[in-house]
Amino acid sequence: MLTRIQQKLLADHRLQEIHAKVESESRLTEEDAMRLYEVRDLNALAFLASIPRERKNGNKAYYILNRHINYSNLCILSCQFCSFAKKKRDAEAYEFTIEEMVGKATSALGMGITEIHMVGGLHPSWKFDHYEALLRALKKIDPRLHLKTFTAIEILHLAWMGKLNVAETLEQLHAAGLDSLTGGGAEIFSQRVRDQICRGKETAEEWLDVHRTWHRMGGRSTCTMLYGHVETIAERVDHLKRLRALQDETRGFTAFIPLPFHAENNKLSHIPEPTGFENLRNLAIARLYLDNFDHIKCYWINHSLKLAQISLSHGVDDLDGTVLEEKIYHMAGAKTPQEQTASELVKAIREAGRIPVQRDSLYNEIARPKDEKPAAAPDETTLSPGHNPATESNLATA
Ligand code: V47
Repeated sequence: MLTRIQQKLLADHRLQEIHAKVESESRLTEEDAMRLYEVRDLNALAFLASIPRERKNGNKAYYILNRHINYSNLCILSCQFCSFAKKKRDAEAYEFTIEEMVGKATSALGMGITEIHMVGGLHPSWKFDHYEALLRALKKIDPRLHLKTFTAIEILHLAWMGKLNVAETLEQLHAAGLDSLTGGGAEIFSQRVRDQICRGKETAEEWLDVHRTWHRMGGRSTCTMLYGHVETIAERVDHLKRLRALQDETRGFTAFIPLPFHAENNKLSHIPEPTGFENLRNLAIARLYLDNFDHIKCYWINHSLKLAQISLSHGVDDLDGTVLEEKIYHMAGAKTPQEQTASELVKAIREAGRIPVQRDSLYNEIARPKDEKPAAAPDETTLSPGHNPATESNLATA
């Protein structure tokens, strides 16, 4: 039974049809997704997205204790949206030695991290065995440390450097310590957009094939969409459609992470960045359309912790983690801090009326704060946006 407020949110009959599909767990079509992108009422989207969000994850919201390492920004590509990539001659170019990275990982391990998330540019000269040595050195610190490393684009670059095919590359990196692939480098799959924002980069099919190969080997990975630049809404929907199709095939993705465009210091700086409205709308629609994904992540580094907190009632169930050091978004103008403590993440989640759960890289529960009640089935209160007393009383302090 819908409350009066919920009936009002769904006044448009096309939203009622989508609501009926969501309730009966019928798959949304691309036309449904396009329709959702026309909705201006964020509360209606929040209400709809909370249904699969809570069906899949109850009232839990996940975070992880992790450390990001961007090993080098030297890159043979020159993607128009990227502020991170540099050439050797550039003053901001850097590369960390293996010893430096081991030092960063070791000190983070002392803070309780369970995952290293490591990506970088397509380095012009590092050989394949340098990456193997790097993985081995990180794994040696503690074999339990999960190494979530490299985008599909880096994997293709390493395959080329090592004169190996994709499967051989993944096998050898896995033997050296790679545990999961990261979701970066997907950008927007449409070739029209790729030609404008990352000319020369591998195609959608090549990106998807790396993940397909990895999933068939039993590996897990995440996936992303960089939006809010020159793409159309239809091209966003097409991107989601291709991710959903691969997930049908392999079930290898753990989570989807939308990445809002950041405009400083790159060749697309004239394009206005997506707004908070756009970011929440995009997260909610991803939750509704990607019915075969267990988790939708709002990466607080590029959305801010304040928006990430609100996103917990717009389909999101994961905020990423402590991070500790980040360069890709900060070189593109991000004003967020470099890190969050676990207690800041827990506080943000609790204030939003959700139950904080520390997870590992594969979403197994590691811990929840001692005084936390077990995750209960969500009640009517948490299903109705605007009716969550915990959110209402505490948001101002986030
Ligand atoms: O690959 C680069 C994107 C990605 C910009 O897998 C930009 O769990 C917006 O993939 N504006 C790196 N986006 C970040 C990434 C990621 C982050 C958090 C979690 C996970 C995960 C993955 O960021 C790049 C590229 O697609 N990117 N520059 C920019 N100016």
